[in-house]
Amino acid sequence: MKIKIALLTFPLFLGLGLAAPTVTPSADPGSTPGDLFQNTNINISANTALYSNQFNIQDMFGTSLGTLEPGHVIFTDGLGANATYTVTFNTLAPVVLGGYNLFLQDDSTVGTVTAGNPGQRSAVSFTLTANGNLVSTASLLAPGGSYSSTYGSSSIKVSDTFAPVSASNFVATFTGNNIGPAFGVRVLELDGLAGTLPGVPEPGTISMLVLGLAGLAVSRIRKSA
Ligand SMILES: [Ca+2]
Repeated sequence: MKIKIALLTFPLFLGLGLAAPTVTPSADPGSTPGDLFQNTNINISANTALYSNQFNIQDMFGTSLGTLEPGHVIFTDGLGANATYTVTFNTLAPVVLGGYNLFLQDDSTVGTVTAGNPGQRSAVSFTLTANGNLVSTASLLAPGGSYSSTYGSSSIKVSDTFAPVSASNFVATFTGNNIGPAFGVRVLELDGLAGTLPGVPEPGTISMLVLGLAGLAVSRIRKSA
């Protein structure tokens, strides 16, 4: 009798074990329905070098756009024109991702031309892969283009949504501009937007189903005992 109950409750623990590791989206400003790419939710496994050690790659996974310098991400200028810059990271548990918000900035001097190089550090395109699959490609600018007219005063927000995917490994790739000498792309924030897989019951529904089946099994044992 006791052995039977122990065996029958095993799937209950299994079910709860599968539902336990979750990544809760933060209520990040501007990120509806919630940001899955938070420093508390992810590990960064690789990234292209930053401009200097005063910058921190984790600043693009925060809860705000940060201050101008430091407080956001600037990749190295040393890779030259049209270079690509990548950040590889994984969430602590698989997440269902349905889109993103990306905030970028450049070092534009359009209008004043004090440096003679408008639009430095702006990215011309962005791609995101989830578990090795390309889920989004965004063309941001023509080469040589600029986001804003004043240095550091404005940013662009790029949003995309796609068929939600369950994944835990992500690669964000930025392609830089061809305006030198400050080539390193400048990233303020990358928010991962939570999605819902079609036809998949909520974890709470699964738990209730497992509990119900366990209860049914126990009542059958009691009847037969
Ligand atoms: Ca964020």
